[in-house]
Amino acid sequence: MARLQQRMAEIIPAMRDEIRSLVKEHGNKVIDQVTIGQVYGGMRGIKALTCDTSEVPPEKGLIIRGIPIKELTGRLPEEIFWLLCTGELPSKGDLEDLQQDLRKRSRVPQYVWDVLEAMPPDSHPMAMFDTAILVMERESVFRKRYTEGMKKDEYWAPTLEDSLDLLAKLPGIAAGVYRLRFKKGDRINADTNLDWAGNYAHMLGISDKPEFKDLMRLYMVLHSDHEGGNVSAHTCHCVASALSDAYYSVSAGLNGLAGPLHGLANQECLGWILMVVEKFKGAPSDEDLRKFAWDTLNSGKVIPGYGHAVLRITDPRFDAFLAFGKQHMPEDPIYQTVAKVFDIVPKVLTEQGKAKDPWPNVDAASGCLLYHYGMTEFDYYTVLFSVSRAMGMCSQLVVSRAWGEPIERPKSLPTAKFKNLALK
Ligand code: CMX
Repeated sequence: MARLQQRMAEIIPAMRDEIRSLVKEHGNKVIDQVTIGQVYGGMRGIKALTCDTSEVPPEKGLIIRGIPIKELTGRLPEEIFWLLCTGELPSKGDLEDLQQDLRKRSRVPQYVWDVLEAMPPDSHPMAMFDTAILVMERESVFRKRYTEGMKKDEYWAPTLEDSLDLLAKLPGIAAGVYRLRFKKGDRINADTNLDWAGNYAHMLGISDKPEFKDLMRLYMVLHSDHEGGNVSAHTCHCVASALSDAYYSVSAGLNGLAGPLHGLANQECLGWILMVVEKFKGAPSDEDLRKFAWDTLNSGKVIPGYGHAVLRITDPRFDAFLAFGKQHMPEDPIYQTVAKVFDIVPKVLTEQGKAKDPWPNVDAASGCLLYHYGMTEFDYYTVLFSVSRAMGMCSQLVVSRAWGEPIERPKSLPTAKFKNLALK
């Protein structure tokens, strides 16, 4: 047994006991109330889901297993996956063992490429990526073991197997989608000396610069998880609660990430920045930018990359990307514009007084860094996000299976009944 599986087997019994006794002792405790506004408002803020892998307090931003994301930016994504699953950072030996395990599982079956090559050439990269995941469902160890008859307290182990098989292949698939969809030439073979994200950067074939690999490592760490209620995590969770395997569940979650209100927003941010750079032939003056921001607002549009449904501070993931840009591309007018927008736009949004959060979110900087290294195909950006977010989804899945979460079934009512409740 590899070390991650071994460590999970050690910690799961205590985790199960903790949850069982919480429910047994306090199962009837009322912890929230629900308003009609919340029912019709995307269920915002209702405390009704569990997620032990990460948390997003509005005044702090992403915290993974108790560690603020800004303390994790120098780590490898493999270390983050271990942390998400176990609640601990891996030792050097643990990390090497996991990396070795992922390498062994990384070969993408030929039938995946056959399916992708048969898709219409204008297919969206996200449709291609999700199709590749779904077509591999036949590999599921969980489904095989379940069909053979497996005890409930064993469910987590084949779920972890499926997760590792899937995560190991995602960089190769995602890089293959990039090269096929954007006609970049043959697929590039993996370099077995590289880590998971470094290898992804290598197989994309965009830039040989070592810092592009570092950017991929950082990108994969920063987007890995964002608690349980966002569309992709919640969708994955809900599908998996029916005991659908990781291939079905992760693919379903990523179909949600493909939406413009979720993972697709990053391309709109870069579009706005490029518009500014083009209009002012480089980074604008403070006054020009202020006026441009007001023009955007006065035309009824939002300033992409600013504001958040939960956060009320500058997203620490934005800070990490901005610091990367400052270190590696301080002279790039696109980076300079991103930095200037950070200076000016929060003041403009505060003056306007509508947005609850005038601060930048993660999307305000990520696209500019990718663009700098030559990844100019905006449509692809959500695939990068997906490779990373699959770590969060898989770890949430393993944890849910480990404590034996039941099938989700919240109650719905017709509007007529809500009206009656409102008038009571
Ligand atoms: N520019 C202009 N107006 C904004 C704004 C922005 N960046 N952010 C919020 N507002 C406006 C809203 O449109 C809303 O206006 P109306 O009352 O006229 O409808 C008002 O301020 C209040 O909105 P809010 O409660 O502060 O924000 P929401 O929770 O409704 O929406 C979000 C959050 C992210 C969709 C919104 O801030 C937005 O549209 N931002 C720009 C797009 C963007 O960056 N999306 C990426 C999100 C990243 C992520 O979710 O991870």
